Amino acid sequence: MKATAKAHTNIALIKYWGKRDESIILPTNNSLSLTLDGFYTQTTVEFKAELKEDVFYLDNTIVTDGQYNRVTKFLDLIRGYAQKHTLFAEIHSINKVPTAAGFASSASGFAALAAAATKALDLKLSEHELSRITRQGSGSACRSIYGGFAEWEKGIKEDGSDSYAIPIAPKDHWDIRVAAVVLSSKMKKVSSREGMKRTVDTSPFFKSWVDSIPSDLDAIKQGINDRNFEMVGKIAEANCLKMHATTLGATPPFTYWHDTTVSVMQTVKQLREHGVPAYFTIDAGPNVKVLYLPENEEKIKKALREIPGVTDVILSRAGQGVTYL
Ligand code: 2P0
Repeated sequence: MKATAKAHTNIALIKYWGKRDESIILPTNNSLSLTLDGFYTQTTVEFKAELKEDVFYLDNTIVTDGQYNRVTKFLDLIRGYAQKHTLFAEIHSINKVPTAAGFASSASGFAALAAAATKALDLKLSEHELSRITRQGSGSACRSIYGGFAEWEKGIKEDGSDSYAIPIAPKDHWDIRVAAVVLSSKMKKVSSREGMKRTVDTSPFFKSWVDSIPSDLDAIKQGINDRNFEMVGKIAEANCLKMHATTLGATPPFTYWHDTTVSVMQTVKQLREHGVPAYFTIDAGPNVKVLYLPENEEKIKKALREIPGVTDVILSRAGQGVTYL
């Protein structure tokens, strides 16, 4: 009744932005991501008959706050599947996702937790069944079950049974890279949960966002299949800008961008004007992720590190899906 799993975080090229059901996490649109090898969570789950409640350690420190509640609520779901409602677990997670880099550790965190807990209970799930369960911990986590490119199908059923990720192309299909640009500025953040809810509830741009997804998805999948960097980069960048435009139309309006966010976006555009292909994408925070090809790594790294307000540039390749140790 003990298992260890490792899962990597992912960066969305077509963003998940908006829920149609908050309780079981059903999205309003399909999304598509690239799993990254640089950032991961490794989790061991051991179910023990003598425990009266779950015990959760993150980076060797016991957790008792909201994060604990999210973990134990998610394990309740898995206990439900296994028909073991009163069997509690000791959970040890090690997070190799630098918070400063602006990657949501919830993606790798819930993917590793779901994989370890279901294996510890010997549930023998297919990857898409595992993805469907993982989705209910954190939406973007359902894509981290797979390496390389994965698409989260929103599904149409109200019970969520058809809402899970599927693999699009394995990591070895294409050596595409991502630079995470870390900014020095700190500002109070609107969480992605709150941000997407406010956008769904109040932004007049939200419907246009949802309507624009199917053609972006078709085009980016063609681009991935053909390893067409310009096509994939252009669509990912435009899709990110559309997502962020919805937040400006919300009430009250908000943006995740800082001054330096815009400087990085301008540098990426200048790199392109100088013949270096590079495209940006931004999640629910100020940091920027830059897509590039291996032959341009040195130029990209140098140009990004020179921007005032940038404190670090962390490089990553395509990563693998969930593994068991
Ligand atoms: C994404 N984001 O596709 C988008 C782009 C942020 C911007 O998924 O509420 O932490 O746990 O389902 O997965 C962040 O949202 O939200 C996210 P929940 P999650 O990666």
